Amino acid sequence: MTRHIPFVRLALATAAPATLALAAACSGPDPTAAPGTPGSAAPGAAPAASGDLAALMKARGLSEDDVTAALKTYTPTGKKDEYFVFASGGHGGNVIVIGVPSMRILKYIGVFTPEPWQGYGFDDPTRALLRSGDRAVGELNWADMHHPALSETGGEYDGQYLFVNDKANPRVAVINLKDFTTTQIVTTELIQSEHGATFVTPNTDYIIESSQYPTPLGGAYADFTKFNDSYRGAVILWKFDREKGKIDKAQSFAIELPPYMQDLADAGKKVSDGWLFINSINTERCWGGNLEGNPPLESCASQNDMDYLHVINWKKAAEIAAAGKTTTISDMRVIGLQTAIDEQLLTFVPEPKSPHGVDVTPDGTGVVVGGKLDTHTTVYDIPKILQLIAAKTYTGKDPYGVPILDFKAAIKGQCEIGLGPLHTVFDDKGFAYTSVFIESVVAKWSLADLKVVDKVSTHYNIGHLVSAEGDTVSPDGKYLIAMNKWALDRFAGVGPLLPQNFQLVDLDAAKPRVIYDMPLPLGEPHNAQMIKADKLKPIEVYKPVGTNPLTHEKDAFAVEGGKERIERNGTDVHVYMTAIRSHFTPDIVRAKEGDTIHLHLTSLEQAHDATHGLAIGSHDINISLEPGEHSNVTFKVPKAGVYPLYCTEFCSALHLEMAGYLLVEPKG
Ligand code: CUK
Ligand code: CUA
Repeated sequence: MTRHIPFVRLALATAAPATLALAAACSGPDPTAAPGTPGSAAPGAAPAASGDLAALMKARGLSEDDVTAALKTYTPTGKKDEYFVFASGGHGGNVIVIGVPSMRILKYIGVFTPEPWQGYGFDDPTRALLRSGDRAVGELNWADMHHPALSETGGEYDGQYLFVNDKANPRVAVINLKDFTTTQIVTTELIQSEHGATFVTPNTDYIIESSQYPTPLGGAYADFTKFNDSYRGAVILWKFDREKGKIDKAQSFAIELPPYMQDLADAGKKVSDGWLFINSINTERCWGGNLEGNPPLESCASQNDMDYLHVINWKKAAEIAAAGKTTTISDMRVIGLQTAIDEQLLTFVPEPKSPHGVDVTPDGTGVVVGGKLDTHTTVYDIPKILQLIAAKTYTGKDPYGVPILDFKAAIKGQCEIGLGPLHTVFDDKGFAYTSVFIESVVAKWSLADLKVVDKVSTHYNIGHLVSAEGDTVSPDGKYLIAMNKWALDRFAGVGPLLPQNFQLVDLDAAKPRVIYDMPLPLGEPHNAQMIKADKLKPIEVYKPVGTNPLTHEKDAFAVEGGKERIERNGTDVHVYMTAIRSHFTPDIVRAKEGDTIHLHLTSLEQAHDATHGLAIGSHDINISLEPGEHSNVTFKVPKAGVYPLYCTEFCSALHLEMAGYLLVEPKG
């Protein structure tokens, strides 16, 4: 332990005054102080306290590195984090908001899945919102979320909106960061699964969503005998109307793609603004059928040495769509594959062995693609690619007539990374960081000479990684989070299903290293976004009183204090109710068996965090009512009885008394 002592002294030099004041106030004279010098702080006390810290380190088995990590992440009460992370909740279908460097969870945002704690999916507006994400087959109450994307202005995160995707049931949702609330879900039957979503163009004109598993477009049936002719992929460009904070489906369009498995996507920036890049797998066009005499999908789809990076001119495609050169399939305007070829909207560049990850460099001149079965990342040279396209210098065509560029002519080079490179993020010093799945490391490498300079072990099976402001034109460096699929021996055992493990990596240290392990016991998060916290300006209460969070406008049914009432119209009972500490008015609702209750509920509160809830027993009703919020809830009362209702947030000393009854009289 002796080697720790100098460090401990150093730490105490800054911490001493408060420690000593506390010791004096609470413990009386320091028994270890030299006789005759009570209260003469520094000389006598420092070694004693330093001894305490050394003893604590020894007792807990902590190294000097551990203590440094603690000092870099520990965030005392009342201090706020420097960054927000928005992590996808994976197949939990929600978003998790985390503070960095403390790694404290700050919020779950309900998106595709009901979230009772915030009443999401339990009142009329949010029920309707969830139902707006249903697809032709029926009701959907979960999602497989992979890639959140923050809105950008000029290639920088602007802190206004977050977009998320659903791989399983192709959908895109919009979250308003004014109040961290989902406001829209869009979907189209054009495609039946997706993966290259969501990624935004540098001014958030469009949100990119590209399909993964090829199917007949529009939801039709076709057997595999017709695979090559009838199955297709597509990329959708959802038009975002920033004024309204909504996706405008009518202004959105798609481009038909060959039936490969399009994988991830990214938008060009700066010199490559106007272009988008999608990698692909399974250019072999296999569809499985291991009990039907076919080779297994995974080996059949891994035969080719090269798949195709799709290079798409989305700006020109938007003009083509605006000119009406589209066919409507399902409810989406689609630029056909032949039109995309004729108009030079789509070009292929070979990419090595089962690629994954496609990440545009901050300066917009490069795209980095990982190869799951390769040991390299390939860095494409976008200006060169654009020259080759302009000069139509093609080396061939795919079976659908899509022109292909020469691999060697289109790349800057390759970096020997390790086994199973996946995703790449960037810092402010010209370094790239690639997750290496099989090796379970983050590889730090130089964009200038494509050489690995460092590797950080992660635990285990890292998928995505996220760096501070990492997808922007000006990343911050500083922090990186490795998003690991397996946690294995990192935490106490909790049965066969373990949490994911987010590991915070300090990029400021001379040698980057893990400084915090955060278990995340929800769906597999895949990707996240990290934004400077001061870019967000969330509201504290809904104003005016009676605001509907989905519209940020006063609800037509908002209730004023003093105007509470119950109105009956046949079997419809309209209840105009308010909530304020510590009562609902009215607190008794009388109805008859078989009635429909229309509850219009306004919180009159205007104090930050003065939240009420309203639970009505046996009727699946749980509303969270933020200060100033208005909510409408419609429900049937099919069975006579006496049903208590009460507030579900401990809002005041008399919270338990914030209760009432729903009385349902028998018929007749
Ligand atoms: S994918 Cu999950 S680790 Cu959906 Cu971005 Cu690579
Ligand atoms: Cu309102 Cu408890």
